[in-house]
Amino acid sequence: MVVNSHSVKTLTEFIIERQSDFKYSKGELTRLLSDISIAAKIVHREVNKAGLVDILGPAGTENIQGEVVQKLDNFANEQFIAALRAGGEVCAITSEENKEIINLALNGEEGGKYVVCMDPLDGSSNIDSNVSTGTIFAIYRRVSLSGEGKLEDMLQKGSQLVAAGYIIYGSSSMLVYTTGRGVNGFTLDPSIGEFCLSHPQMKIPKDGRIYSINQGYFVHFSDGVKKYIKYCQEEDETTNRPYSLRYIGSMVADIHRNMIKGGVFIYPTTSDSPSGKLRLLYECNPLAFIVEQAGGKASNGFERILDLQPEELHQRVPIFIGSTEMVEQAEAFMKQYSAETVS
Ligand code: P6P
Repeated sequence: MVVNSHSVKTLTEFIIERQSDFKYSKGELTRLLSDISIAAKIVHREVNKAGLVDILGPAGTENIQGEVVQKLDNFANEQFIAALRAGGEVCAITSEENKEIINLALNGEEGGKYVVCMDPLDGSSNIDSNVSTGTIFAIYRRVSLSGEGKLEDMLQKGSQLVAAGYIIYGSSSMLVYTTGRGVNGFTLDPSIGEFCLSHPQMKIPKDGRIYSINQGYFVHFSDGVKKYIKYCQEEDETTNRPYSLRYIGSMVADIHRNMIKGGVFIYPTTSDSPSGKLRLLYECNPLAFIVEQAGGKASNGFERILDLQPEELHQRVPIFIGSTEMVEQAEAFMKQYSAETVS
């Protein structure tokens, strides 16, 4: 596409150019990714208006058109479900907003070849303080033969992912995704309504100086995490310490910053959350796939996230994710001080 006499590559053009990467796909994955980008543009529009209360009003009230105002995460959830249903390539969805699997295969129909696990608006509690939020999605090929999507389609290891991505609704909105051949970032140009390639072949720095963790829970962390935090705070010029603590409280924003600048994000087990807080299927697996494809690492402190066998839809796992050398340093403290305490 040529805009203002200079050429930009849109997401649609990029996806179509790479369709030949999928010898088995006759364009279904291309259509699926395009469906996601459509919903992302709609969510971008609403998230960006969220500060204009007189347009949206508090959730649950009626706006000036007399329409009941939805909470933005419910709105986002419905937009992605509607786009995937219309596209016809997905037979079922697991969403952070829905306890059960959402089936898109109509009675008697074969149903799409793919399933999607998603967090439609992660960090939505930050909307009213104008902090960046995000959508996270994971795409698997279904393993059940046809008809309604089944639990077995959802409980696949992250190593089986066909594609994964996130959209960050921040100072600009970006869609970052991988299909296992590197990571590419697209920035939404609202003037033309297109995601345009802005970050080709993203690579996360091997090392970094930013650690990202909610230190408010310090007393509830395992000894390994406490020792790693103290390591980050020590003075040591040879290893560029002390590091800087950056914690936005919106996982997509913290991970995206680390993708650009390097760093490690940790949400470990705590005495209150013995399995951690973040969900394996639609937060940890997709972000681990992306970070690994960008040259980083993601584990639960001991095992690779993408090798974990999911047991239930909304399963929580601890996560250490980011620059390889920082993740490995944290894992060394976990091995030395916390191996025996992990459930
Ligand atoms: P805490 C947002 O609610 C979220 O799911 C992630 O986006 C974020 O990283 C984490 O929870 C923040 O949790 O316990 O530090 O407030």
